[in-house]
Amino acid sequence: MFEHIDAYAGDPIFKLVELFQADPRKDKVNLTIGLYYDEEGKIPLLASVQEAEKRSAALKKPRAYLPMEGLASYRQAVQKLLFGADSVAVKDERVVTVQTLGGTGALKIGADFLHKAFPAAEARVSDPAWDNYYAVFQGAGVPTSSYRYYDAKTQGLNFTAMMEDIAALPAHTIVVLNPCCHNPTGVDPSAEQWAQLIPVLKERNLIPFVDIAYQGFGRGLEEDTSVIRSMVDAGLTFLVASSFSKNFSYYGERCGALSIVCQSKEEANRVQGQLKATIRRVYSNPPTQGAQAIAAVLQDAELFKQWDAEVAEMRDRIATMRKLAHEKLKQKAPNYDSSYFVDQFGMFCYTGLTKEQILRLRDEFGVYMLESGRVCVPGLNSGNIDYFVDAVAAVVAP
Ligand code: KET
Repeated sequence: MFEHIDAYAGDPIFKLVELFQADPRKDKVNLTIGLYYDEEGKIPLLASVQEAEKRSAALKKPRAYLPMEGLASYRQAVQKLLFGADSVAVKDERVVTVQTLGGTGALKIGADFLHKAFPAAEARVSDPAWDNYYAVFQGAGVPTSSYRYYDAKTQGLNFTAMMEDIAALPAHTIVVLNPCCHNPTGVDPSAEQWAQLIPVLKERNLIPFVDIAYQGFGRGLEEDTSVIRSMVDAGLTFLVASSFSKNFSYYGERCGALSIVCQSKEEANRVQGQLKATIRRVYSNPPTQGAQAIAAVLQDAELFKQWDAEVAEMRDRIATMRKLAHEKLKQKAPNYDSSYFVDQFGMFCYTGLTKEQILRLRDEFGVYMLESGRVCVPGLNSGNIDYFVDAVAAVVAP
């Protein structure tokens, strides 16, 4: 029956995780998937989350179905976290938020919803982008291609080209944007550049789809939402996919949300209805436990404070590793410009290493990074950073 079914080539990120796990070498270093590891190389279980889980478990609540849109307390807490406690749009009840299966689930529900609302609409993602955008949007029937973004020569943003491409898009094109900690480059537009871009999105009637998967890993939980809040202030109608996978170190619980900022409460009600219909036909309703724990952390002042501090600790450790890697590479490989380590933001660095160098790092040294040259910085710690630096110095040596 399935003779015609093609073999799966594998996902470019998860495939490398499997290769890494199968590698028997002791000194191997995993800088592939976007997971935060602590100084010991472990995925942390946050203390705030453990406390919230304990409290939820003590309540011994029956596991009934949640509504299609998810847990109400979780959805409210997400709105406060993304849009702010005083958000006028939230107060006017023109923001719809549904609980989703991680950030990926938010993108999928958003893509399905948009494809139905605008069957001819295409999506544009940055060049380069998180690979899975193509799979998610194309899988929802939305043709997907890129707008110019990264400049390999300067290892920074080509803002002029980005603006040119976006300003030339037809109305109702879905424009996927990372508001902080761009994946995979770690290169973000400045506040001034966002201020130039946002009016173009509005004037051209584009559909901004903001994907925030690293809130708190850039400058701070609140600071990292500034683009979202500027879009609300500018009166845009737009979508936000958000994820707690990274900032709650809660990857496997699949906790995310899709929020849509509408122009009126009445419009928001109709949009919410269609999101519920979309969810119903994909997975019916989301799971309970992770959302309960997150809602408990976000709604309890003490637990929130503790969580905020735990996020800061993760952010600071990433920044320390960035500085260390840069300093050590300056010494060990003086001809190799590694300033990207300190110029870029968030979990990822875009190294500009060649494919050949990346394969040598993997084959000769057991140092695994994505084939694009993306490094997941928190894979580094004081125990493996010298090994990493020596390996990079060896492959970039003239
Ligand atoms: N958006 C972005 C930009 C992103 O990097 C990820 C995950 C997601 C959404 C998905 O989040 P989740 O809540 O797990 O569904 N990125 C890492 C893991 C992955 O590829 O799935 C990564 O880039 O390594």
